[in-house]
Amino acid sequence: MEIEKHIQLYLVTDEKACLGRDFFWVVEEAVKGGVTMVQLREKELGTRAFIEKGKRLKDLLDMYGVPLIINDRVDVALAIDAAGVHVGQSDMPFAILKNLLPPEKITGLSVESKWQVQEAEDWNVSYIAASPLFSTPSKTDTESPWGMSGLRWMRDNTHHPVVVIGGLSETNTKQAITNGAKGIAVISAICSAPSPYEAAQNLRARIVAGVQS
Ligand code: TZP
Ligand code: MG
Repeated sequence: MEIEKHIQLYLVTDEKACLGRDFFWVVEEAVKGGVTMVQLREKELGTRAFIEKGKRLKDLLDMYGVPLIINDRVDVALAIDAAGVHVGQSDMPFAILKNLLPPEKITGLSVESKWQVQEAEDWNVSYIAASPLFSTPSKTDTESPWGMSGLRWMRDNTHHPVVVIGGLSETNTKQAITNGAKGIAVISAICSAPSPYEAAQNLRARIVAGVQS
């Protein structure tokens, strides 16, 4: 399935995690290294600045054929014709989001509990994100982590493709894939790496190793 290719190595952006380096340089290096989808996640930008940054990022990603997902903001996604939207449990309700978006758009939903996974079974969501897989300094207002056993429960209890987020690195990526994740989403493992290009390459190799084992 197309979506399973897109979510394999999913870069979630956080400009603060880029350690003062140019944001677009970091993303482009990561894409050259093998990132398969990018989520623009902006918690503080005003609407106009969000749209301008999103447009510039989309122009860059279009050159590589990599889809751009917008975090939280369906209006921004529509304004720049992004590939889709990712929402969490306290964002726009999924059914309303679906009604506002053309049917071909990608929709992602973060799930933090077993009940939320079960509720999403009836929804036409493109992927669900197990959030967080491990606790992480990159996001602290989270429910308790799923851990590998939670991920295995998810693998056995959802028909949606699962991407894992939170604390993913080279050391645990292969295990996440062999325990049921179709992809990994990362902030710091790429944005804060000395070489975002090499970091993406190494993560990609761990994903391939997991798929093949
Ligand atoms: N949602 C759940 S954990 C997280 C988000 C946005 C942060 C992931 O960051 P990192 O640095 O890859 O642990
Ligand atoms: Mg959100």
